[in-house]
Amino acid sequence: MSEEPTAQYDAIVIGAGFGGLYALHHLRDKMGLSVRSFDGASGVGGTWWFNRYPGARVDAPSSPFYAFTFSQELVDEWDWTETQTKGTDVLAYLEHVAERFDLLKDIQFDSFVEDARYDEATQRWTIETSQGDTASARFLICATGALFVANKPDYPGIDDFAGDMFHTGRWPHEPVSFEGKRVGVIGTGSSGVQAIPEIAKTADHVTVFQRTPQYSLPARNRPLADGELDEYRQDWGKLRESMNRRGGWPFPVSRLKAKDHTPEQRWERYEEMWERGGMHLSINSFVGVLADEELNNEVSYFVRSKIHEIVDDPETARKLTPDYHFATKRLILDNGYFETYNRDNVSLVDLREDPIESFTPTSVMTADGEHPIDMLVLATGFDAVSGSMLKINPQGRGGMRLADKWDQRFDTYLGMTIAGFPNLFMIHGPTSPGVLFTMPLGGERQTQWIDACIRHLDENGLGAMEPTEDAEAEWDEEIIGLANRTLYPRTKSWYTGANIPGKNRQFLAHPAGSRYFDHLNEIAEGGFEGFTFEPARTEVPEPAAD
Ligand code: N01
Repeated sequence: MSEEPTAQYDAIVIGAGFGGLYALHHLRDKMGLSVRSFDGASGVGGTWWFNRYPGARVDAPSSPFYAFTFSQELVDEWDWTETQTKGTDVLAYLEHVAERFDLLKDIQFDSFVEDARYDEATQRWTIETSQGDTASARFLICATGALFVANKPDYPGIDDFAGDMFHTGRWPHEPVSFEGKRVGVIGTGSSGVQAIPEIAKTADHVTVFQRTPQYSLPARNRPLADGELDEYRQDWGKLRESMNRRGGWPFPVSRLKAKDHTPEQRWERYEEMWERGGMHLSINSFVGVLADEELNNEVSYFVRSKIHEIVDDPETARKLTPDYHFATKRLILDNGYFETYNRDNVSLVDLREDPIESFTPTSVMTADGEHPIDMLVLATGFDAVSGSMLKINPQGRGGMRLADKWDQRFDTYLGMTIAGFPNLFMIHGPTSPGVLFTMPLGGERQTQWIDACIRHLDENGLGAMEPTEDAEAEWDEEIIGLANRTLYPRTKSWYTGANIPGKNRQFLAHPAGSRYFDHLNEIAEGGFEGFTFEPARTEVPEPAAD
């Protein structure tokens, strides 16, 4: 531990991705609080700092919507170039934001927060970093990232592999050359589907090891046309409001009912949405693709037929064909993924028929034989949503560790607060909309709610707030109810915790973002039902002016 005395702040923010950067800006510049941010990376960007694998792009409606919405000036001055933003462009944008709003001076990089403890006597959190520094604050804002803790499969002998091995979520910052290499890729989620076509362009051979086939839609990425950004800029206020109202989507969502159309008309509409690309088939074909089983079966069948149309070899197409409900795993937007299997230098191993048994220094051994490789790419995803909080494993009231609290279920209230962990707030925590809403906007709105909490404490001479366990239990029921109205829980995915052996099985996101944010407002306006408060034990600062 550092010899330096523990630095004191009003708030500590963990993470310098979208969520953490906005929290730092808002709490410091809009509320006048003293704030210190910590991040384990050497620069801003969070997910985008770590996920630099080839082909990385935003997998949701992106430019200019996958961006901060709070500043018209920022919207006016940043020129996005493509409809599906490249990871490196998102990173450049976040670097610009950090400079423009003078955030860097208050962020300590290369400093993972490894411990956080709440002291009931002082009503303060103290954190310790991987550098041994400590800091203390009234409020702990955890913007630790929904996709941070990389999942490395524990296949026997995987570490015996002697070639380069990279995880997409921890990609090196130096260029990686695939030239002349035989590359094995394990995993076909968004990261694998984005990386495989890029790797195949220069590799000698790519062997894809697939556990579950995926539904993936053509992204139809294109350069933004002249004047397109200006249109968005002129109408930014309205656009932002409509994103709030439409679950984060910037465009109108279909109100068409499938039952009002003939099978031929429906098929025509699916074709139209497929041609438009992006998420349109899922959210803009007919109402209820994710809730109406019959409709979903038809859309699933449509996408399966597209896979068979695109992939030349029927046996490869068969292996690539998913057999679960469309879009119940995270939907993927690709740039030529299925087409890549028509290349001579790409082959597919279906691990459900031919599982991996072991590794040698130069190959992957599956039940059917040996696959020689020079490089291994693990596109095997993350201990999503809950993993980054559990890595810190904060210690709340009475010394309770989060890992014990979350032993059976990831209990939270509103996906942002936890009973027994006063004054700790999560951005994109378990059971908040997080990955099911446009994340930059969702983070802004959650931070604005934290603002309301802090003002409520300060205006009432209160020192700490936390939810009751009853409120958590009711919230849990509500999320279960909402999730069960959809088809999501029927599929094994990282949304349900099923991708990590031994992880609690629980739907990890609030599936109705607009309703969620309305509810947050109601909670704040109604005097914070579901929370208990303690009087301040130390002097409370004057609330900052608006
Ligand atoms: O991870 P994933 P990802 N043996 O969990 C397989 C976001 N993202 O990094 O489906 C063999 O989706 C696993 O198989 P299965 C985006 O939200 C965002 O690709 O579990 N295979 C699956 O195929 C995305 O959803 C952007 O059976 C194993 C793959 O590995 C999320 O990140 C860009 C295995 C993992 O897929 C995660 O995507 C890219 C094993 N032991 C990604 N373990 C943005 O735009 C796992 N797999 C922000």
